[in-house]
Amino acid sequence: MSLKMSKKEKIKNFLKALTACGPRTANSGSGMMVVILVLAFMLTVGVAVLTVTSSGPKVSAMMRYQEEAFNAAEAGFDAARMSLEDFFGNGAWVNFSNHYLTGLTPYSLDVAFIGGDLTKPNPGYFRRLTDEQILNLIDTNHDGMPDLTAANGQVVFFEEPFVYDQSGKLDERYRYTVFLIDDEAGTGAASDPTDCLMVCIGVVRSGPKVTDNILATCRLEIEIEMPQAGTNP
Ligand SMILES: [Ca+2]
Ligand SMILES: [Ca+2]
Repeated sequence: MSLKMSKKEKIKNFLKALTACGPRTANSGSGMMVVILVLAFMLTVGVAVLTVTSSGPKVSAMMRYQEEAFNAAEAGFDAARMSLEDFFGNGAWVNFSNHYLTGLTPYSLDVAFIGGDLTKPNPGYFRRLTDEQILNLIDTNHDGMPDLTAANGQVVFFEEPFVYDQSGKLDERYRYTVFLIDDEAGTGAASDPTDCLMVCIGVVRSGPKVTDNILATCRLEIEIEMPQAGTNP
């Protein structure tokens, strides 16, 4: 007996399978069910692939904005580090005290817990505020200039553009803001003015104005120490 099916047998089997479709058996029913399930699955995958393909450009644009916001925050950090080196170098700053950003929210934005009570988180603590909220607190009238009073301290940079386009003009869609936070504020410990937290916020907007729609933001927090006198090369 040959294992190979003859052409005749193949046709016979095919016809048998066709006729089997007539009187329904339990088997042919479950086969149909599987086919429907497979079709449904393929349809779902198809729809999912379609969704992924159509949202792909949107996702990659968001990722690009996020990367640009990170670059802006990083540029802010580099610029602030250089400025601070100058301030200490020329004696304008002797330490970080009086150069912090403070106040702005009812319990001050540098205080994590109200009265140092761990059961009372301060909703106005800078780490509980979005980047946009912090920028709005510094510039309440949105003219691109900080409205800080002496009680609120100061910022190192505010909404500073730094990217030049091909014609040598500043591209004001990309900006950074940098300020210092007293890292001992609200902890009950004595303030150590030789170190602090540098907060850099990078922003990407749809247009050049600070009121234009924000597409992405990025925040970097870096603990910094005062440069040691005489260690500059
Ligand atoms: Ca302002
Ligand atoms: Ca400190």
